[in-house]
Amino acid sequence: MSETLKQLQEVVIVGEPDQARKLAAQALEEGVAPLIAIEGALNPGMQVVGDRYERGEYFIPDLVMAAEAMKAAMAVFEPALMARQEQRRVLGTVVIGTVKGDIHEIGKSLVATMLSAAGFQVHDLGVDVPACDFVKQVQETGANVVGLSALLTTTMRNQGMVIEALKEAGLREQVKVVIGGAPSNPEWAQTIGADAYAENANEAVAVVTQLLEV
Ligand code: B12
Repeated sequence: MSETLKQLQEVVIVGEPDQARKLAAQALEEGVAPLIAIEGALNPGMQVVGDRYERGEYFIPDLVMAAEAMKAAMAVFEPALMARQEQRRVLGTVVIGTVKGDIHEIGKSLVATMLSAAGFQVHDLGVDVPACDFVKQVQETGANVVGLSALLTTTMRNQGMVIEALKEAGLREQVKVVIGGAPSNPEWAQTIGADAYAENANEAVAVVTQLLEV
């Protein structure tokens, strides 16, 4: 890993948004591909933060600052991620959000960005999204994919609630549902009747592309 990426990872871990912004821009100037920076430095940095929180060495304010630093770096990388894609036909329409009760947004936003960059039209509903909002957005946009993020064991069941709400609204046949977020896994996807699970943003693009056969 380059010295700049090492430093970028470190400032995410210690939660310094200004430094993160600066180092992200520096990495781009040095010709680092945004995806390499995100997957090689930012994500492992957040992993360290999570581990420290779990061990009782970090507290909520540390998580907040680390997240702010990660978001600051992401804001620099996003346009670069998008710019690398030439304009082409829309591959499908995706409605994505973090389910009700859950305010973790970084992973969901990364998946949204990667899907946009890959040629999907993405409607990002944000975080803490009630099931009825997913239903409404699918109705309004005619989406063919719904992406459900949950980072908490206590909110993952709300992924299932959205699927139930889609069924009740008669929309389940129209959409493929893909789920993600740390506590989810392929077995959970099967349990709640989702079509697929993806472990990270790259895999999400591959899985959605495969589901829609585009
Ligand atoms: C940052 C963070 C926060 C920040 C979030 C800020 C923000 N703006 O997003 C804040 C401080 C708000 C926060 C709060 C809480 N957090 Co928190 N948080 C984290 C942390 C450290 C990092 C998450 C992150 O951003 N990762 C980086 C991104 C890029 O990775 P990702 O989210 O996993 O996403 C990737 C994949 O999962 C996947 N993916 C994600 N979404 C989707 C969706 C789809 C459709 C697909 C296909 C794929 C996909 O692709 C993504 C990109 O590769 C994690 C620890 C960890 N290691 O995950 C804990 C963690 C998730 N938090 C945890 C906890 C307990 C909490 C709190 C309950 C703490 C508290 N006591 O208040 C609250 C809950 C608040 C709420 N109601 O949601 C626990 C959850 C434990 C559990 N199993 O339930 C964790 C695991 C920490 C821990 N080790 O204990 N948190």
